[in-house]
Amino acid sequence: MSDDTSIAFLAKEDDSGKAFALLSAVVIVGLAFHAYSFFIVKENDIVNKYTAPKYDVSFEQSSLQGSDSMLIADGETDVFQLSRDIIEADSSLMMAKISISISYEETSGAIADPCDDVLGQIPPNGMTADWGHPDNVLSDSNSDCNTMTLVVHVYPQYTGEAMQEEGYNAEHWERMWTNTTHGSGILQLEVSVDTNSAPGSALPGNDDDNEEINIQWTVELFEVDVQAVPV
Ligand SMILES: [Ca+2]
Ligand SMILES: [Ca+2]
Repeated sequence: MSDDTSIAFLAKEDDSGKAFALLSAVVIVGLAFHAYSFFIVKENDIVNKYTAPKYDVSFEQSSLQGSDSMLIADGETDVFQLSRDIIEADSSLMMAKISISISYEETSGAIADPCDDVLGQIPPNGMTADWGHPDNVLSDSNSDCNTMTLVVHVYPQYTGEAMQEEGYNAEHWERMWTNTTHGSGILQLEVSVDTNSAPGSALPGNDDDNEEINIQWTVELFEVDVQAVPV
């Protein structure tokens, strides 16, 4: 048999007509598949652009609370610290927002001793948080024994509202809400006291030289849940 066997040989056979028909059928099937790929598969690609997968993104919210108190001397500043480790937040929970209330009364026991000046401030560093959030309250002060509340939003863009997202995959949307960088580090609250003494406090034993400051903190936490929306 010569080099040009195969097809040519088949064509020389008695049933050359059948061989040619078979060859034609192969070619036609090939072309048909190409056409199928081009029109159907491409069309699916185009349709997919308009039927991208959708995901319901919701949040399970929880919170941790605690309190502390500090006796701060006249003219002094003490620091209260808060971090994921300190509050023992579970690693699956993200920090949404931190609220710290600062309360005090006049505790000297001296008659007619007025409330002291108390200043609370949270320097925008130490913890990775959304320091530029418009609803943050990073400092407050008063001298009337009223309670002050400072607020730090931690996880950027988090509102707690459920949303529907489109495209990518479930992991992509989970990653968006499980970034533990937000809330890492240590938040510091600095509290300063400037006492105001009772009239006639020059008398021995009638001096006001400190104040007891009570801190109550609440850390709002969340855990994301992503569910594919059935098509
Ligand atoms: Ca006082
Ligand atoms: Ca005092």
